[in-house]
Amino acid sequence: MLRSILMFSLITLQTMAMALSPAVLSDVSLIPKPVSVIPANGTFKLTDKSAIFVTVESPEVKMIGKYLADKLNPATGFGLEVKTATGDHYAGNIYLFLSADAQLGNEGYQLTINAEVVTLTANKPAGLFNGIQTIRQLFPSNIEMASKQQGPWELQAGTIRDYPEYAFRGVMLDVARHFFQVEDVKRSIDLMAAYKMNVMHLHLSDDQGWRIEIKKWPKLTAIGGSSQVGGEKGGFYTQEQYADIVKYAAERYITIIPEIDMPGHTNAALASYPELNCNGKATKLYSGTKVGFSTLCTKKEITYQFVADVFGELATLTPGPYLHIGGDESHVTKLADYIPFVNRVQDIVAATGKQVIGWDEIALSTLKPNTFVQFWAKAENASKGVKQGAKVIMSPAANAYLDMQYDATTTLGLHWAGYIEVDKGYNWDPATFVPGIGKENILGIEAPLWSETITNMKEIEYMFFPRLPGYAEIGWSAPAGRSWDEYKVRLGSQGGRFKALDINYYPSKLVPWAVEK
Ligand code: TNX
Repeated sequence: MLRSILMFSLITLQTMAMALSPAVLSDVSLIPKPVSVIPANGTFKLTDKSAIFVTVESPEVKMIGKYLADKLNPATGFGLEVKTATGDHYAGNIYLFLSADAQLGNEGYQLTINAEVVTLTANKPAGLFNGIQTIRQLFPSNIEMASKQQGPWELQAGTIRDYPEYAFRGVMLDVARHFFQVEDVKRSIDLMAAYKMNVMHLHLSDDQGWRIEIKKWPKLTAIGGSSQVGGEKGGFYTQEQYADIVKYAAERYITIIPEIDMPGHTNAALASYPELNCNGKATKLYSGTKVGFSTLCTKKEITYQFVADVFGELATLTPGPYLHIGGDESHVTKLADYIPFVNRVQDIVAATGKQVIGWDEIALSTLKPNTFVQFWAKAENASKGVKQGAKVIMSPAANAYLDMQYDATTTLGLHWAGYIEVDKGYNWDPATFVPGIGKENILGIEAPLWSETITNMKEIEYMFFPRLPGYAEIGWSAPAGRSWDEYKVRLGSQGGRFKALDINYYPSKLVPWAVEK
């Protein structure tokens, strides 16, 4: 009896302690989990006298400082400014600087906090940007609020050293089935950046709509852009808008990958240009959700002119190294036509100077060096890719599809690959998922959100959260340090941040949601 009372009060005390501000750096819940956190004594206090100092005259580092100021100023009300440091460090300030530290790589950082100053260092600006995401999470959740909040704004002392497991940590947004405004894409980018993800793949064309202006083929958007699932009016990005998304992403160290799906999933293009069809007749616009019924005419020369023009314009607009050619579910393209088509399209993309990514079916063709295979359905295809020397992006539908429902009560989304509760989304390791495909064969992970049932930003958020932080952690943190039982507590601590950021999230019963204060 006494024993159980003691146990009970211990657990209560523990729970209470968790709900209060952590007194030690290593008790702060960070996602993704850093490589190492070494606590020290002391507390840094941000005040209205604080400033953010950059120690090199670099416009890029200054911009990162400005990004941090913009994150901290609304809730603190401090109006922190970015200044150039001369050498000495003065108490109360945050210092950002570049310095050589090979172990940290291109994206890692070291964050040192003591009672006087916060010092963030990295080899590259991307590392500083990632370190800033950690600084955000070290402050209380209401740092994310858009209006002035009550402090104090304190950080516990210690040192964090951190760098990613995989170089490619992505999310895909299907803007073809339902179209999403530039503002929605930008908010999605902000939400993934907060968890150190660095790739946004945009699924820009499908049977239901064509979403990117191509100057040489204007009817793609004039006709193909007009529809979407459900029959409402679609939409498209002008090249200026697309460039604006690319720039916004780049400022957050996120690479945009544009996908034009082919030879299947092309009804919007086939409805826009009769000459892309083997029978020379335009198809009707499509607003249903079936897959696998359309194909470009792989035997016509005009098809390859079309492909070259589209990827040519996209390559010019896209600074990132990749163009995605789709290649999935081309059920009405004969394999004997599919293989030479994919082979030729790879050459067309290579001629633009970009590298090809395609869904796992493309491994049926002869892969060129630097072609990447995105595993979503068939392990056998992914293995075929690896045997040809290709690296794989891991997006297994049963674990990583953000459009899969959480459980049978979820109203949005699909469940053809099963339900993906938050634990199932988290509990897998890319490096052991497919026998014979190890870490050395893997570029990284990507969680796709298909939008047959998703129509607005709040619905995007509901499918993203709370699974997205888990995918971010799978991509960033070493598998040896990961377990669902430990992770779910850290995820529960993010609840306050989701609220502060006005994220519409699924409050999974599997997660012990903690509310600060
Ligand atoms: C399969 S994943 C598809 C998409 C659908 C998705 C729905 C892939 C390469 N193809 O066309 O939108 O399932 O979950």
